[in-house]
Amino acid sequence: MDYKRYENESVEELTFRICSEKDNIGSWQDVANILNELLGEEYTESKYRKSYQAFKKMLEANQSKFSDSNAQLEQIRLETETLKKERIKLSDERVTYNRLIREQARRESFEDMIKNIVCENTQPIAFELKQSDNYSSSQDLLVHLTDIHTGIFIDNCFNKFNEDVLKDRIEEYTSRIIGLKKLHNAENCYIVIGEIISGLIHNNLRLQNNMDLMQQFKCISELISIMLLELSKWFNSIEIYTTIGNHSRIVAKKEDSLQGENMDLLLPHYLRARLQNVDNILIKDNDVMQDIAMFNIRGNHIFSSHGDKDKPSSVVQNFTMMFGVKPDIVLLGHRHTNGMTTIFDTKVIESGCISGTDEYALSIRKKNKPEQTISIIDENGLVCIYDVKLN
Ligand SMILES: [Mn+2]
Repeated sequence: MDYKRYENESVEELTFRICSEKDNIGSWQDVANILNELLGEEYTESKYRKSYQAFKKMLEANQSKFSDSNAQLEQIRLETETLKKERIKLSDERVTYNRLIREQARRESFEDMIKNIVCENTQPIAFELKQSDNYSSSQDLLVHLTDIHTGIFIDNCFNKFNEDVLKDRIEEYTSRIIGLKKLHNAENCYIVIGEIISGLIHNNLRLQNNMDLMQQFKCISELISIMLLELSKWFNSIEIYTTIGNHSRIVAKKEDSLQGENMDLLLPHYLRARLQNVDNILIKDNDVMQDIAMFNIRGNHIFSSHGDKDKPSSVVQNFTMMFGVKPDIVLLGHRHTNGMTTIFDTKVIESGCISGTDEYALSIRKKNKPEQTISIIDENGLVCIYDVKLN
Protein backbone atom coordinates (compact mmCIF):
# COMPACT_ATOMS: atom_id res chain seq x y z
CA MET A 1 0.00 0.00 0.00
CA ASP A 2 1.10 3.51 -0.72
CA TYR A 3 0.39 5.79 2.22
CA LYS A 4 0.47 9.53 1.87
CA ARG A 5 -0.37 12.61 3.88
CA TYR A 6 -3.49 14.54 2.90
CA GLU A 7 -3.55 18.22 2.32
CA ASN A 8 -3.91 20.12 5.62
CA GLU A 9 -3.76 16.88 7.60
CA SER A 10 -2.21 17.52 11.00
CA VAL A 11 0.57 15.37 12.46
CA GLU A 12 -1.91 13.99 14.99
CA GLU A 13 -4.54 13.15 12.38
CA LEU A 14 -1.95 11.46 10.18
CA THR A 15 -0.49 9.52 13.11
CA PHE A 16 -3.90 8.37 14.24
CA ARG A 17 -4.98 7.37 10.74
CA ILE A 18 -1.84 5.37 9.94
CA CYS A 19 -1.73 3.74 13.39
CA SER A 20 -5.35 2.60 12.99
CA GLU A 21 -4.25 0.81 9.80
CA LYS A 22 -1.67 -1.19 11.73
CA ASP A 23 -3.41 -4.51 11.17
CA ASN A 24 -3.19 -3.99 7.41
CA ILE A 25 0.35 -2.65 7.52
CA GLY A 26 2.08 -5.29 9.63
CA SER A 27 4.32 -4.68 12.64
CA TRP A 28 4.60 -1.50 14.68
CA GLN A 29 8.07 -1.08 13.19
CA ASP A 30 6.43 -1.02 9.73
CA VAL A 31 3.98 1.61 10.96
CA ALA A 32 6.86 3.67 12.36
CA ASN A 33 8.75 3.41 9.06
CA ILE A 34 5.79 4.81 7.12
CA LEU A 35 5.18 7.63 9.59
CA ASN A 36 8.87 8.57 9.85
CA GLU A 37 9.03 8.76 6.08
CA LEU A 38 5.87 10.89 5.78
CA LEU A 39 6.84 13.18 8.65
CA GLY A 40 10.59 13.32 8.08
CA GLU A 41 11.23 12.05 11.61
CA GLU A 42 13.33 9.30 13.14
CA TYR A 43 11.18 8.20 16.03
CA THR A 44 11.14 4.64 17.41
CA GLU A 45 8.11 2.45 16.92
CA SER A 46 7.34 2.72 20.65
CA LYS A 47 6.70 6.46 20.43
CA TYR A 48 3.92 5.96 17.86
CA ARG A 49 2.60 2.81 19.52
CA LYS A 50 2.36 4.35 22.98
CA SER A 51 0.78 7.61 21.95
CA TYR A 52 -1.79 5.76 19.82
CA GLN A 53 -2.64 3.36 22.62
CA ALA A 54 -2.89 6.15 25.19
CA PHE A 55 -5.22 8.10 22.92
CA LYS A 56 -7.40 5.05 22.26
CA LYS A 57 -7.65 4.33 25.97
CA MET A 58 -8.82 7.89 26.72
CA LEU A 59 -11.25 7.85 23.81
CA GLU A 60 -12.83 4.56 24.85
CA ALA A 61 -13.10 5.68 28.47
CA ASN A 62 -14.99 8.79 27.38
CA GLN A 63 -17.04 7.31 24.56
CA SER A 64 -20.37 7.58 26.35
CA LYS A 65 -19.91 11.29 27.04
CA PHE A 66 -19.30 12.04 23.39
CA SER A 67 -22.04 9.99 21.82
CA ASP A 68 -25.05 12.21 22.54
CA SER A 69 -23.42 15.41 21.41
CA ASN A 70 -21.97 13.67 18.36
CA ALA A 71 -25.43 12.62 17.30
CA GLN A 72 -26.66 16.18 17.60
CA LEU A 73 -23.66 17.64 15.79
CA GLU A 74 -24.36 15.19 13.00
CA GLN A 75 -27.91 16.47 12.79
CA ILE A 76 -26.74 20.08 12.59
CA ARG A 77 -24.16 19.04 10.02
CA LEU A 78 -26.85 17.57 7.79
CA GLU A 79 -29.03 20.65 8.04
CA THR A 80 -26.33 23.08 7.00
CA GLU A 81 -24.50 20.79 4.63
CA THR A 82 -26.38 21.98 1.56
CA LEU A 83 -24.96 25.45 2.02
CA LYS A 84 -21.49 24.61 3.13
CA LYS A 85 -20.22 21.33 1.78
CA GLU A 86 -19.14 22.50 -1.68
CA ARG A 87 -15.75 23.46 -0.28
CA ILE A 88 -15.07 20.08 1.15
CA LYS A 89 -13.19 17.64 -1.08
CA LEU A 90 -11.71 14.78 0.83
CA SER A 91 -11.28 11.14 0.05
CA ASP A 92 -10.88 9.46 3.39
CA GLU A 93 -14.25 9.16 5.02
CA ARG A 94 -12.92 9.46 8.52
CA VAL A 95 -10.86 12.52 7.75
CA THR A 96 -13.82 14.02 5.95
CA TYR A 97 -15.99 13.51 8.96
CA ASN A 98 -13.50 14.91 11.46
CA ARG A 99 -12.66 17.90 9.35
CA LEU A 100 -16.26 18.65 8.54
CA ILE A 101 -17.21 18.74 12.16
CA ARG A 102 -14.22 20.89 13.00
CA GLU A 103 -15.02 23.40 10.28
CA GLN A 104 -18.63 23.28 11.25
CA ALA A 105 -17.82 24.04 14.84
CA ARG A 106 -15.80 27.06 13.77
CA ARG A 107 -18.21 28.45 11.20
CA GLU A 108 -21.49 27.78 12.80
CA SER A 109 -22.52 30.62 14.97
CA PHE A 110 -21.79 29.19 18.36
CA GLU A 111 -24.94 30.57 19.82
CA ASP A 112 -27.14 28.92 17.20
CA MET A 113 -25.35 25.63 17.59
CA ILE A 114 -25.77 25.51 21.32
CA LYS A 115 -29.28 26.82 21.14
CA ASN A 116 -30.14 23.72 19.11
CA ILE A 117 -28.17 21.38 21.28
CA VAL A 118 -29.24 22.73 24.61
CA CYS A 119 -32.78 23.86 24.04
CA GLU A 120 -34.10 21.06 21.83
CA ASN A 121 -33.52 18.50 24.53
CA THR A 122 -34.72 20.68 27.33
CA GLN A 123 -38.31 20.24 28.35
CA PRO A 124 -40.03 23.04 30.22
CA ILE A 125 -40.46 22.24 33.88
CA ALA A 126 -44.11 21.42 34.48
CA PHE A 127 -45.27 23.84 37.09
CA GLU A 128 -48.63 24.57 38.55
CA LEU A 129 -48.60 27.99 40.03
CA LYS A 130 -49.93 27.69 43.51
CA GLN A 131 -51.63 30.99 44.06
CA SER A 132 -48.96 32.10 46.49
CA ASP A 133 -49.37 34.90 49.01
CA ASN A 134 -49.42 38.26 47.40
CA TYR A 135 -46.46 39.72 49.25
CA SER A 136 -46.53 43.40 49.98
CA SER A 137 -43.73 45.43 51.54
CA SER A 138 -41.52 48.42 50.95
CA GLN A 139 -38.36 46.44 50.23
CA ASP A 140 -36.91 44.25 47.47
CA LEU A 141 -33.85 42.01 47.28
CA LEU A 142 -30.99 42.62 44.85
CA VAL A 143 -29.13 39.33 44.61
CA HIS A 144 -25.76 38.89 42.92
CA LEU A 145 -24.74 35.49 41.54
CA THR A 146 -21.44 36.07 39.82
CA ASP A 147 -18.13 34.35 39.05
CA ILE A 148 -19.52 30.88 39.46
CA HIS A 149 -16.72 29.34 37.35
CA THR A 150 -18.43 25.96 36.78
CA GLY A 151 -15.93 23.45 35.39
CA ILE A 152 -12.91 24.57 37.36
CA PHE A 153 -11.61 21.91 39.74
CA ILE A 154 -10.01 23.17 42.94
CA ASP A 155 -8.39 21.20 45.72
CA ASN A 156 -6.01 23.09 47.98
CA CYS A 157 -5.60 23.55 51.72
CA PHE A 158 -8.19 26.34 51.83
CA ASN A 159 -10.80 25.30 49.34
CA LYS A 160 -12.32 22.41 47.44
CA PHE A 161 -14.56 22.95 44.44
CA ASN A 162 -16.23 20.57 42.01
CA GLU A 163 -19.76 19.98 40.72
CA ASP A 164 -20.97 18.58 44.06
CA VAL A 165 -19.59 21.53 46.02
CA LEU A 166 -21.11 23.87 43.46
CA LYS A 167 -24.52 22.29 44.02
CA ASP A 168 -24.15 22.62 47.81
CA ARG A 169 -23.15 26.27 47.54
CA ILE A 170 -26.03 27.14 45.20
CA GLU A 171 -28.46 25.42 47.59
CA GLU A 172 -26.91 27.20 50.58
CA TYR A 173 -27.21 30.51 48.76
CA THR A 174 -30.84 29.79 47.90
CA SER A 175 -31.71 29.22 51.54
CA ARG A 176 -29.84 32.38 52.56
CA ILE A 177 -31.90 34.36 50.06
CA ILE A 178 -35.12 32.88 51.43
CA GLY A 179 -33.94 33.67 54.98
CA LEU A 180 -33.39 37.33 54.09
CA LYS A 181 -36.70 37.44 52.27
CA LYS A 182 -38.43 36.39 55.49
CA LEU A 183 -36.39 38.77 57.65
CA HIS A 184 -37.17 41.81 55.49
CA ASN A 185 -40.52 40.63 54.20
CA ALA A 186 -39.18 41.51 50.75
CA GLU A 187 -41.66 41.70 47.91
CA ASN A 188 -39.65 41.14 44.72
CA CYS A 189 -36.27 39.72 43.85
CA TYR A 190 -33.81 40.98 41.22
CA ILE A 191 -30.97 38.63 40.36
CA VAL A 192 -27.85 39.51 38.35
CA ILE A 193 -25.95 36.48 37.06
CA GLY A 194 -22.50 36.47 35.42
CA GLU A 195 -19.52 34.31 34.49
CA ILE A 196 -21.28 31.00 34.91
CA ILE A 197 -18.50 28.78 33.59
CA SER A 198 -14.75 28.67 33.85
CA GLY A 199 -14.32 28.38 30.08
CA LEU A 200 -10.93 29.23 28.61
CA ILE A 201 -9.95 26.53 26.19
CA HIS A 202 -7.31 25.61 23.70
CA ASN A 203 -8.02 26.35 20.05
CA ASN A 204 -7.13 23.01 18.49
CA LEU A 205 -9.18 21.07 21.03
CA ARG A 206 -12.19 23.19 20.41
CA LEU A 207 -14.57 20.41 19.46
CA GLN A 208 -13.89 18.29 22.52
CA ASN A 209 -13.96 21.33 24.71
CA ASN A 210 -17.21 22.53 23.27
CA MET A 211 -18.68 19.32 24.57
CA ASP A 212 -17.11 19.81 27.94
CA LEU A 213 -18.41 23.36 27.91
CA MET A 214 -21.87 22.13 27.04
CA GLN A 215 -21.85 19.77 29.99
CA GLN A 216 -20.65 22.56 32.25
CA PHE A 217 -23.24 24.89 30.84
CA LYS A 218 -26.05 22.39 31.31
CA CYS A 219 -24.93 21.63 34.85
CA ILE A 220 -24.98 25.23 36.06
CA SER A 221 -28.03 26.25 34.03
CA GLU A 222 -29.96 23.40 35.57
CA LEU A 223 -28.85 24.35 39.09
CA ILE A 224 -29.91 27.94 38.45
CA SER A 225 -33.27 26.76 37.07
CA ILE A 226 -33.97 24.76 40.22
CA MET A 227 -32.86 27.69 42.36
CA LEU A 228 -35.22 30.07 40.56
CA LEU A 229 -38.08 27.61 40.74
CA GLU A 230 -37.69 27.44 44.51
CA LEU A 231 -37.34 31.23 44.84
CA SER A 232 -40.42 31.83 42.69
CA LYS A 233 -42.59 30.66 45.59
CA TRP A 234 -41.23 33.37 47.84
CA PHE A 235 -41.59 36.54 45.79
CA ASN A 236 -44.26 38.30 43.76
CA SER A 237 -41.83 38.46 40.86
CA ILE A 238 -38.25 37.58 40.08
CA GLU A 239 -36.31 39.42 37.38
CA ILE A 240 -33.14 37.85 35.99
CA TYR A 241 -30.35 39.86 34.33
CA THR A 242 -27.14 38.51 32.82
CA THR A 243 -23.72 40.18 32.69
CA ILE A 244 -21.28 38.28 30.47
CA GLY A 245 -17.91 37.46 31.98
CA ASN A 246 -14.47 37.35 30.40
CA HIS A 247 -14.00 33.72 31.44
CA SER A 248 -17.02 32.42 29.64
CA ARG A 249 -15.51 33.01 26.21
CA ILE A 250 -15.26 29.79 24.28
CA VAL A 251 -11.80 30.43 22.85
CA ALA A 252 -8.72 31.18 24.87
CA LYS A 253 -7.35 34.00 22.76
CA LYS A 254 -9.33 37.16 23.17
CA GLU A 255 -8.66 38.28 19.59
CA ASP A 256 -10.02 34.99 18.18
CA SER A 257 -13.24 35.41 20.07
CA LEU A 258 -16.23 36.59 18.08
CA GLN A 259 -18.88 38.77 19.54
CA GLY A 260 -21.57 36.49 20.84
CA GLU A 261 -19.22 33.60 21.50
CA ASN A 262 -19.81 33.57 25.20
CA MET A 263 -21.62 30.92 27.18
CA ASP A 264 -23.17 33.49 29.53
CA LEU A 265 -25.20 34.76 26.56
CA LEU A 266 -26.92 31.40 26.30
CA LEU A 267 -28.16 31.30 29.86
CA PRO A 268 -31.26 33.44 29.21
CA HIS A 269 -32.27 31.12 26.33
CA TYR A 270 -31.93 28.09 28.53
CA LEU A 271 -33.79 29.61 31.46
CA ARG A 272 -36.57 30.85 29.19
CA ALA A 273 -36.99 27.38 27.69
CA ARG A 274 -36.88 25.64 31.03
CA LEU A 275 -38.98 28.06 33.09
CA GLN A 276 -41.58 29.14 30.54
CA ASN A 277 -44.40 27.77 32.72
CA VAL A 278 -43.43 29.85 35.73
CA ASP A 279 -45.32 33.11 35.35
CA ASN A 280 -43.53 35.22 37.95
CA ILE A 281 -39.97 34.62 36.68
CA LEU A 282 -38.98 37.19 34.06
CA ILE A 283 -35.78 36.62 32.09
CA LYS A 284 -34.62 40.03 30.90
CA ASP A 285 -32.34 41.06 28.02
CA ASN A 286 -29.88 43.94 28.14
CA ASP A 287 -31.42 46.33 25.64
CA VAL A 288 -28.87 49.15 25.51
CA MET A 289 -25.54 47.32 25.67
CA GLN A 290 -25.21 43.56 25.66
CA ASP A 291 -22.71 43.48 28.52
CA ILE A 292 -24.39 46.01 30.80
CA ALA A 293 -27.61 45.28 32.66
CA MET A 294 -29.70 48.38 33.36
CA PHE A 295 -32.89 48.25 35.38
CA ASN A 296 -34.88 49.95 38.05
CA ILE A 297 -35.86 48.98 41.57
CA ARG A 298 -38.38 51.24 43.31
CA GLY A 299 -37.15 54.28 41.38
CA ASN A 300 -33.45 53.49 41.82
CA HIS A 301 -31.26 53.10 38.70
CA ILE A 302 -29.28 49.88 38.94
CA PHE A 303 -26.45 49.26 36.44
CA SER A 304 -24.35 46.14 36.37
CA SER A 305 -21.44 44.80 34.36
CA HIS A 306 -19.13 41.87 34.94
CA GLY A 307 -16.35 44.24 35.95
CA ASP A 308 -13.42 43.25 33.74
CA LYS A 309 -13.82 46.48 31.77
CA ASP A 310 -14.69 48.68 34.75
CA LYS A 311 -13.07 49.87 37.95
CA PRO A 312 -15.04 50.63 41.11
CA SER A 313 -13.39 54.06 41.26
CA SER A 314 -14.41 55.12 37.74
CA VAL A 315 -17.41 53.04 36.73
CA VAL A 316 -19.99 55.51 38.08
CA GLN A 317 -18.46 58.45 36.21
CA ASN A 318 -18.13 56.41 33.00
CA PHE A 319 -21.68 55.07 33.07
CA THR A 320 -23.11 58.49 33.88
CA MET A 321 -21.27 60.11 30.96
CA MET A 322 -22.01 57.22 28.59
CA PHE A 323 -25.72 56.95 29.25
CA GLY A 324 -26.61 60.38 30.61
CA VAL A 325 -28.17 58.70 33.61
CA LYS A 326 -26.61 58.65 37.06
CA PRO A 327 -26.82 55.17 38.57
CA ASP A 328 -27.85 54.83 42.20
CA ILE A 329 -26.28 51.42 42.51
CA VAL A 330 -23.63 49.68 40.38
CA LEU A 331 -23.04 45.98 40.76
CA LEU A 332 -19.67 44.51 39.70
CA GLY A 333 -18.11 41.05 39.86
CA HIS A 334 -14.74 39.92 38.51
CA ARG A 335 -12.53 40.82 41.49
CA HIS A 336 -13.70 37.82 43.51
CA THR A 337 -14.06 39.84 46.71
CA ASN A 338 -17.10 41.44 48.30
CA GLY A 339 -16.85 45.19 48.65
CA MET A 340 -18.59 48.52 48.62
CA THR A 341 -17.30 51.85 47.37
CA THR A 342 -19.20 55.11 47.67
CA ILE A 343 -18.81 57.50 44.71
CA PHE A 344 -20.72 60.72 45.50
CA ASP A 345 -24.13 59.24 46.31
CA THR A 346 -23.75 56.09 44.26
CA LYS A 347 -22.94 52.76 45.86
CA VAL A 348 -20.65 50.45 43.91
CA ILE A 349 -21.22 46.96 45.21
CA GLU A 350 -18.77 44.18 44.33
CA SER A 351 -19.35 40.48 44.85
CA GLY A 352 -16.90 37.63 45.23
CA CYS A 353 -17.01 34.26 43.54
CA ILE A 354 -18.79 30.95 44.06
CA SER A 355 -15.79 28.74 43.26
CA GLY A 356 -13.55 30.18 46.02
CA THR A 357 -9.78 30.47 46.29
CA ASP A 358 -8.02 28.77 43.38
CA GLU A 359 -4.38 28.15 42.47
CA TYR A 360 -4.05 31.46 40.68
CA ALA A 361 -5.29 33.39 43.73
CA LEU A 362 -2.85 31.54 45.97
CA SER A 363 0.01 32.23 43.57
CA ILE A 364 -0.56 35.95 44.00
CA ARG A 365 -1.03 35.41 47.78
CA LYS A 366 -4.72 36.06 47.92
CA LYS A 367 -7.31 34.00 49.74
CA ASN A 368 -10.89 34.54 50.83
CA LYS A 369 -14.07 32.58 51.29
CA PRO A 370 -16.48 32.12 48.40
CA GLU A 371 -18.81 35.05 48.94
CA GLN A 372 -21.60 37.04 47.31
CA THR A 373 -23.67 40.07 48.23
CA ILE A 374 -27.40 40.40 48.77
CA SER A 375 -28.65 43.99 49.00
CA ILE A 376 -31.88 45.27 50.45
CA ILE A 377 -33.36 48.11 48.43
CA ASP A 378 -36.21 50.49 49.22
CA GLU A 379 -37.43 53.69 47.60
CA ASN A 380 -34.52 55.64 49.11
CA GLY A 381 -31.90 53.29 47.69
CA LEU A 382 -29.64 50.84 49.47
CA VAL A 383 -30.85 49.93 52.97
CA CYS A 384 -28.13 47.40 53.76
CA ILE A 385 -25.86 44.79 52.21
CA TYR A 386 -25.40 41.25 53.42
CA ASP A 387 -21.91 39.81 53.24
CA VAL A 388 -22.88 36.21 52.43
CA LYS A 389 -20.14 33.60 52.85
CA LEU A 390 -20.77 30.22 51.27
CA ASN A 391 -18.36 27.93 53.06
MN1 LIG B 1 -14.13 35.44 37.57
